[in-house]
Amino acid sequence: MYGNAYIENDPKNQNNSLVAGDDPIKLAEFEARIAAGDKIEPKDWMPTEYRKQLIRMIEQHAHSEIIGALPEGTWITRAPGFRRKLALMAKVQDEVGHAQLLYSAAETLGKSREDMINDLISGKSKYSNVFNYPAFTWGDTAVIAWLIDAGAIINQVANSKGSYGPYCRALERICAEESFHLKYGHDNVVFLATGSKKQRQLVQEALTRWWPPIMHFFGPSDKASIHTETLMRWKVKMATNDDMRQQFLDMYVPKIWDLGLELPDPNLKKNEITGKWEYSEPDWNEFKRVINGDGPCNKERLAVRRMAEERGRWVREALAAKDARYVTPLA
Ligand code: FAQ
Repeated sequence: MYGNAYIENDPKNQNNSLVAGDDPIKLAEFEARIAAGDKIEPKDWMPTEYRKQLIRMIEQHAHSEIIGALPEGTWITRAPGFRRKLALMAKVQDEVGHAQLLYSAAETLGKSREDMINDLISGKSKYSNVFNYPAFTWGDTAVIAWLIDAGAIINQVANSKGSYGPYCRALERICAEESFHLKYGHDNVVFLATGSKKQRQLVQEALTRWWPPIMHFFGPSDKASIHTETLMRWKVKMATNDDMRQQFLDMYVPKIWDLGLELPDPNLKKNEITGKWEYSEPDWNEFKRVINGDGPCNKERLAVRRMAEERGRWVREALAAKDARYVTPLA
């Protein structure tokens, strides 16, 4: 999948873009390949900034998947019924698998998995804002599985057509699984929304809680986004934050309203002339606080990952010690 093509970090190797600098001729060739729709592979020359941006974005995406397993994961033991439990377990396992695919894709750019995990648990790296909120009820898990996965799919389907081969291939595989999550989440929401008064209330309250973080999920408005221009120039990002938010509103607001559920934004409506959704700006100060470590669950989420790292150390050490002798089972 990744072509076994890890980059060499040998500073004497002048083909390595990290030391060669951005030679204008190579840059022009690179940009011509991007314009022609070529995929860039790990051993190909790439501008330093392209590599840096990809590492940042893929790494944050990987962290989002592994931390994203936590809010729903806490409901595995409390899922209502055996079938829901099985489906939720499979979904959570998929999310962790997505993190593995994405860490592997990011590693092809020269940052080790260990460094990425250390940057996550030290709080240096970001991950998606939404996973810093608690899942208080089963209704929260239904809303996450339907609408966060819906948002993730919009983003990932677009970016799977991008320029970096290993990331695009990982996204294609991830999207196939996410579309199953979306169906599972939709089924859960429909079940609750068409159930008893109490079930309806449960899912309505969850939707009201999750709407502002979902609006934040697509990132700051295009005017405030710092990376979009560079990322779109090199086809890493294939749609702007506002375009993805609009696409989400277009696809999901009608479905939510069809279920008779309400959204906590009195200004939300589609402008029939422009074809665009109008909405109240979500609280961007809250967004900034949450993505910079000060959300309701940031500390708890990182504490769980830290614990997993510490408790899993012996497994990693055992796997790395290829010459160690272990007792062979007799039967
Ligand atoms: N959360 O200049 P921009 C999932 C940061 S996967 C946190 O607009 P950019 C699966 C941004 O990093 C969900 N931080 O940035 C699942 C930057 O900070 P920096 C994750 C955010 O890169 C479902 C600063 O703000 N998906 O859900 C967020 O052009 C259910 C300025 O922003 C991906 O990661 C945010 N929402 O656009 C799992 C997809 N938005 O780095 C379990 C790949 C922005 O300078 C259960 N990533 N920031 O310190 C992307 O497409 C882009 O990176 C964006 C942001 C669109 C997220």
